[in-house]
Amino acid sequence: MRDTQDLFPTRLERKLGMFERIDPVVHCDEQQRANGPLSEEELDEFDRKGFLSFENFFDKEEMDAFIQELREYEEDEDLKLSEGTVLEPGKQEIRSIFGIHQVSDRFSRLTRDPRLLAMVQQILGSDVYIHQSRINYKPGFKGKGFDWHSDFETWHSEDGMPRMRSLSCSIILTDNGEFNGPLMLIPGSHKQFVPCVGRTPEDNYKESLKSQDIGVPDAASLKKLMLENDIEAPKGDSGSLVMFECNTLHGSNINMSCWPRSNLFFVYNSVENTLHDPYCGNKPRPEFLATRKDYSPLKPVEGKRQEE
Ligand code: 6CS
Ligand code: FE
Repeated sequence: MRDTQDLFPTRLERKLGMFERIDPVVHCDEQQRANGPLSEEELDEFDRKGFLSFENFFDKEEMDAFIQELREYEEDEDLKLSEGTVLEPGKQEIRSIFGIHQVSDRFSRLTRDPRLLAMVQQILGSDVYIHQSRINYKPGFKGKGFDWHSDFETWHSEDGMPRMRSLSCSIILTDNGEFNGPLMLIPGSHKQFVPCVGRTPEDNYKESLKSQDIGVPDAASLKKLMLENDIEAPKGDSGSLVMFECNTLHGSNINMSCWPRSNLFFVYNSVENTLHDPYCGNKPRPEFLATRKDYSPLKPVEGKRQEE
């Protein structure tokens, strides 16, 4: 019987102080460390900061097909009605499409790109599967922001993810610049777990994916971590990659520019870290938000280059 003890209590009525994470950040053994695609320096940086960024990881030409598919989604009125699509609050613009790897073969194959998979398996030290995928559109002028949060705090509380052995690959689809609401991260924040206050309402995702209220850390904790570590906003052209640890605090501002800031997110979880019942006590969230039906390890797509 698996241990289902809740090591990361959160979403309670009373405020609990932040505490040091229990889990390693880089999970691989010495052999995986030495033989994987990420260098010692890159592994150390990921361990220290809780994220790595790679400009032009994919060629712009490779991205063109994904951008084209993105444009087709934006024109698809039926898509706006599907359960995995979240609209901007009070608007008709798409905010996010969840489960993109479940509906698109092109995006499904991209989750198994050997270059991505090898890095993720090295950091997580095991085979992996997709816990969640999404495209965040953040359209020009209308794209609202995302409040500060730890993804793990949500995935632990609302999806029953037991330990911190998961990471997100954010692939930049439209150039992320200074002014169109790039992803902001607090380096080093992944080393602390910040419990959040407030019970989780049933079906919380119907609100939280539009505007997160429950699961946002308190200002004093955020201020402490910002003063200690500052904030970084890795920018880059289409095809750039930001890989960030499941517990690294992140958020982003509204998009006041005319340029969309559309990013693709693949959330990889270790096959050793599959979901329990939600620790908040609610019923499990839908499959498009949290994979439960199939934890099969991802295998690399054949015929793609392994090394850069
Ligand atoms: O609830 C979730 O799973 C989503 N919420 C946020 C703000 N980030 C992670 C994920 O997309
Ligand atoms: Fe997030």
